[in-house]
Amino acid sequence: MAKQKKLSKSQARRIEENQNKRIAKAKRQKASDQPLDDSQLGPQSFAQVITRYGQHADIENDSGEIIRCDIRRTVKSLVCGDNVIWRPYNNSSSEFAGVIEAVEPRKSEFVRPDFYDGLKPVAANIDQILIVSALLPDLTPSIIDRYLIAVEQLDITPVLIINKMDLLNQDNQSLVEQTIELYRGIGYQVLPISATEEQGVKDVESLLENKTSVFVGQSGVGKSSLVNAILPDVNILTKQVSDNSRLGQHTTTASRLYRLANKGAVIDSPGVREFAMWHLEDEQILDGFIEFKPYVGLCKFRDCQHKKDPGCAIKQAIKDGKVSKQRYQSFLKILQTNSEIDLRHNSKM
Ligand SMILES: Nc1nc2c(ncn2[C@@H]2O[C@H](COP(=O)(O)OP(=O)(O)O)[C@@H](O)[C@H]2O)c(=O)[nH]1
Ligand SMILES: [Mg+2]
Ligand SMILES: [Zn+2]
Repeated sequence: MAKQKKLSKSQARRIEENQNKRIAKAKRQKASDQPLDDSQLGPQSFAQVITRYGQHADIENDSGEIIRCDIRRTVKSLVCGDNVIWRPYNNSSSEFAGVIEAVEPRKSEFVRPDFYDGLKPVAANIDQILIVSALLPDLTPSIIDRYLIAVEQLDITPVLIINKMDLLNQDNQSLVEQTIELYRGIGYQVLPISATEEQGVKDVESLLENKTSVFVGQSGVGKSSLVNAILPDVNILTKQVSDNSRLGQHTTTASRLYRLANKGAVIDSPGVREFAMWHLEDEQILDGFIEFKPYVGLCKFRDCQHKKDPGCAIKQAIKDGKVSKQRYQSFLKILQTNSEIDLRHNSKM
């Protein structure tokens, strides 16, 4: 797992306060008291988490049955894709049929930084990450770069999906074409598609074969619509509409795993308004710009910051047209935003 930047004192304090509040709330809630007596539980078996709702989760066993479970308080972190050990209740009077007792170590995880909760896992045990962006809301390469940085920290190759190509017009055409060319030039696979017009959906489907993949990206880019296009029977609510039932409200905020006929599985994740990078060190952000790599070691000074330093090989590569200036500016912008966040937090101490 990638090493993570140390939280600033005020970040750590805020996150801890929030966790303490939640623990206190959970203790107050009588309803979450679970029958933990051994005689009330059946034998242990394995399953995978399909989705998690607060203190509960839907898990799937080897026969493909979905079982709604409580989660033992000793389980520290549980997310869609986790492999778990659970036990059924012998006599269940509630809607919950068993309890999750333990989580197997994760082979991989995609996390997002959350202002109140610190790093939150989005999905576990994934083989592939598809970064979805779209022509509406506007196609924003700077947001794509943030997701790329996050994925490049892992041992996983990202794929870029550009959705809503049906909305291509004279105003956005050159931006869209340049963006596709930019990322293909770096070596990324880029799939321009339309989920609702079903263009390119088959290509996405073939990418998902025999793997567990996750769709990540801003809210509204069409991640759920794409799952619906691949699995028309699923019918996920798009546009964040939720019914008034207790569980229904969570369906748009939690990741959920769907199985495909091609032995693949895809996880639909909730959108994030802003994908922050404060958990990453400057060097980790640099690692996210994979096309800079051949030049990093060639800078005149070993501690080159690649900003105003003389003899910077990355800046030379831009002059030589080998590296895109736009990506370099995006790199600088993210570093700057991060240093502003650090300053703000440190000045509060
Ligand atoms: N024009 C167009 N609209 C789309 C397309 N895909 C999704 N949408 C619309 O974009 C909105 C957000 O889609 P949704 O799947 O909820 O996005 P999510 O937040 O990423 O899951 C919905 O109104 C969809 O109908 C597409 O390919 N073309
Ligand atoms: Mg969605
Ligand atoms: Zn340099």
